[in-house]
Amino acid sequence: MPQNRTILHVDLDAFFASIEQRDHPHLRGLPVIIGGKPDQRGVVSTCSYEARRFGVRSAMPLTEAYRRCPHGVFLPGDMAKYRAASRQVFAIFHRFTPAVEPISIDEAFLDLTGCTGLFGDPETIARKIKELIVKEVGITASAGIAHNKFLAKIASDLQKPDGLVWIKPEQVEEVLHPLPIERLWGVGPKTAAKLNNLGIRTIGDLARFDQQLLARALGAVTAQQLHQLANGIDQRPVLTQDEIKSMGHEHTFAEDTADLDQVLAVLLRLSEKVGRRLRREKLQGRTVALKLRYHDFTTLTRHASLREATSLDQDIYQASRKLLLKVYNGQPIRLIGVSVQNLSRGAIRQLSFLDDATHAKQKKMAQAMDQIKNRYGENSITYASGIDLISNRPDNEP
Ligand code: TTP
Ligand code: MG
Repeated sequence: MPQNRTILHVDLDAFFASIEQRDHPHLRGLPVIIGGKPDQRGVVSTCSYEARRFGVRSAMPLTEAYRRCPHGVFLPGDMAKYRAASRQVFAIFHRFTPAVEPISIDEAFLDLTGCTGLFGDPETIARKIKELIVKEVGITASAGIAHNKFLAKIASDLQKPDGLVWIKPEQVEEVLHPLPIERLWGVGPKTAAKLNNLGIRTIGDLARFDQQLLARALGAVTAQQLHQLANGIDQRPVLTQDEIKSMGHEHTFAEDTADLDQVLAVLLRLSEKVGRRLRREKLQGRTVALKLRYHDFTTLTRHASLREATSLDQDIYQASRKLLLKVYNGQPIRLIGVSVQNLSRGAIRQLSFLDDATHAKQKKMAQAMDQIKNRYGENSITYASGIDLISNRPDNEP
């Protein structure tokens, strides 16, 4: 990876609400709240900046939004229209570089390293993209430029709406350090509370904090990650849609086995690994693929489509288990693999139909296990039947 990268982060302003204001000019300048009628049980999807002045926010119950902003214009929203606008915006990004990583319906990273000669310096490119979005899609976007993804995302948020900020290497401390620690990736309310207990409130406090003490409080892996981010260091590459097509793991048995219990235990373990990586990258997939290689090297793969995209271990395991039971011919197995394909990023929470009680519980469990693994290592915890099998044979055969 080149050391001096140029990353651009673009995020549309009040996306769904802006589209409604574009299509209904009488709504411009008014507090527009998307999500449904104020007496409905749902939550706010987003709202115009005019509504934000009254304290309305995404994910707030509609009843609360109504209490704060009774004169707001409440609309149900129109996903088909927002998806069409999103496609137009992404097509604009692709005119400048193929290195576009979609993060959500209204947000992407672009790796501009190497394409600035063609279109001008990064600021010129960012300005052009913003202008094209206004001209062709009819809404505004905010852009951030920096030498890595984390800082580019921080930058795009600094002057929202219609902002354009470039954080240069020499400005990192000045811009980053006064921000609250909640702005770091991976700091949710629980980690924030732990950091507060250590007297850490800003990113600067964290950057200066003793690393060993931090590791004691958060675990070595998390402590190191946060310390690096707090110092403006982030090596993650921009991953295009093609590069995030599939995520999988394989296991080669130390000895070929026809013991189905043993095979299923490994499958569970592999599903866990895949789920964990998906969640770490904030990805989910709609297709589960099983790969099976018998003792004589006959290899087959089978796919199953899910009703909804998932990143949950149990969904991946159940789908791959079904596939295995359907095809297994009783012969000794040499290798088994599971992958999730058809990946997408960041589903919009309240539009998902997944959040019934069972899935909510599974999600919580997966998160809890992720936390334990972050802290104590990959092999610290597993589901009950995932017995550990150590193989002497190479894991990644062709
Ligand atoms: P965001 O980019 O988080 O929000 P936004 O574009 O509305 O406002 P901002 O100017 O702060 O970027 O999300 C993009 C769209 O995704 C948003 O318009 C609606 C949808 N969304 C939800 O439906 N529910 C949510 O909880 C969030 C955060 C977003
Ligand atoms: Mg946005």
